[in-house]
Amino acid sequence: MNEDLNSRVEALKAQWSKAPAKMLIGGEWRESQSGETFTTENPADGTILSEVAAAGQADIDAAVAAARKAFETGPWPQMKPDQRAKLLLNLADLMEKHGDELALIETLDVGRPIQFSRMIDVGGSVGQLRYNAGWATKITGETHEVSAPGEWLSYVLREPIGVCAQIVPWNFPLVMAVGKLAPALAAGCTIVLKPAEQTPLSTLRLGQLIQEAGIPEGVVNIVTGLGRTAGAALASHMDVDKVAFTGSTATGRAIIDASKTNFKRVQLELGGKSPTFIFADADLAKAIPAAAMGIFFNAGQVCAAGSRLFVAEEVADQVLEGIAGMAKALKVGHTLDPDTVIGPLVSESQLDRVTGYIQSGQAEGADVLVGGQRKDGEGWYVEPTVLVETEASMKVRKEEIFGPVLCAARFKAEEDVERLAAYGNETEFGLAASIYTSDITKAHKLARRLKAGSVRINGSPGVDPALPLGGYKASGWGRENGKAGIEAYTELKSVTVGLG
Ligand code: TXE
Repeated sequence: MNEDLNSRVEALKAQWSKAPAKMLIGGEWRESQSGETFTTENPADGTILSEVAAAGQADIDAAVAAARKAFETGPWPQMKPDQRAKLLLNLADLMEKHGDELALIETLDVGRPIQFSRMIDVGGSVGQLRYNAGWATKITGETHEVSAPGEWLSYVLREPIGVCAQIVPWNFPLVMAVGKLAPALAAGCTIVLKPAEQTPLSTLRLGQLIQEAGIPEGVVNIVTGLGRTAGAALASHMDVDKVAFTGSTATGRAIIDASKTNFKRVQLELGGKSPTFIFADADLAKAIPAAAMGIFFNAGQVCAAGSRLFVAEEVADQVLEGIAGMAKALKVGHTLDPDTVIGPLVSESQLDRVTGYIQSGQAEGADVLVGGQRKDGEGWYVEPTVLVETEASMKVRKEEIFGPVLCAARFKAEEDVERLAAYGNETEFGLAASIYTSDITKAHKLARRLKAGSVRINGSPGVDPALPLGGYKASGWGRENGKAGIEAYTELKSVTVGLG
């Protein structure tokens, strides 16, 4: 580690070790009312980074009350849209200015290799803010002719939903927090945001920048705490109008149940088990590294990871050898090493979960082509792994592993698009899919038949704030990003005026 990086790491650790990190409620930084805390650790070595306030029901009530006040009497929904846009742009500039610090926090708390965190976590967040700032001035209603006798003026207003709870997971905490905040703020909503207990630190720093950007107090409240307490209290709260959640399917189900208290709106981005198809006519020089990075990037902790591979029999050996070669060559290492490509899993429990799945795959008859083991030494590392000879009935083919584990199977030349789509659609999920072929007609036909929220043909541009993101089936409800993402933070109101 170079000297400058080392001193920046030490400065952050010294700051975090002073006192429990506080929550942002109604413009003030507060400890939890019970005084309870929890700790967050560095997944690269298991050391504790900071103590953090653990919100209970009283803190959640206070945060929701602050958001309600800012919505009903504060300036936010009434503020002119260009002013809201300006404040979002201020925040984007501040995130850029403090980009190195934010990236380093994310690397330490999440385990993202340092070479990616500035571009993905900070760059992605800034992109979300600038894209959604543009929407603030472009949210429009409609006018309609009605069929009732007489003369009428009828129009449809698009209004902000109100107080929104946003519950974020640990794999991309900063960019997912901002990706949820930005459209909600552009639409005029106020927010109570809860980062995951494993990774709260970048969101707390974001809270300081939100204040510095001039976003009024109470508009964004940040509560830290455990899912089963703080998260559950938000999802069931009677004064929250909408809950937006990214995380596991099981917790998504719990949130649906909890939301029934007051029929709050629910938006869910849940797990995936996304297929990659590589045809014999694909450009393998592109397809092999793309399929490898599609599952190994971020140690597989990506909702849209390409975790199932269907490869044409004619090229299967070459493709699998190529991916296995990359699995061995990609540098798995400390997150602060600039050459590291694959970092650790976020926690020891994720490590146990992933290694448990690898063992279950072997027990059910899959072979390990490469990897398969926990990496010796400190931190929560698992080797990039390829399981071959997998079958649709195996747990590893059906369930989200959320680790660097590719489940591969071969298909035969005579299997048509319908058959391949059936392979793609065989799980309960429907988040994403990738297709590699030089036959563009076949690619489009397959894309139409796949039940997946995003289909990538011959490459992926990554997550773009303009492109709707979300899934079919158990991968969730609704879409984030794009026009749909803004509209998801609005309610429609029909107004009719009798003119005769
Ligand atoms: O997720 P949870 P976990 C999947 C992935 C992973 C598995 C388990 O397969 O291995 O989920 O991860 C909050 N009410 N994904 O257990 O529980 C929690 O505090 C309200 C996929 O960590 O879904 C955190 O903020 N909130 C995924 C957030 O939910 C609750 C990303 C996510 O935690 C709650 C993460 C409750 N009852 C995991 N319980 C993706 N789609 O990218 C927990 N939370």
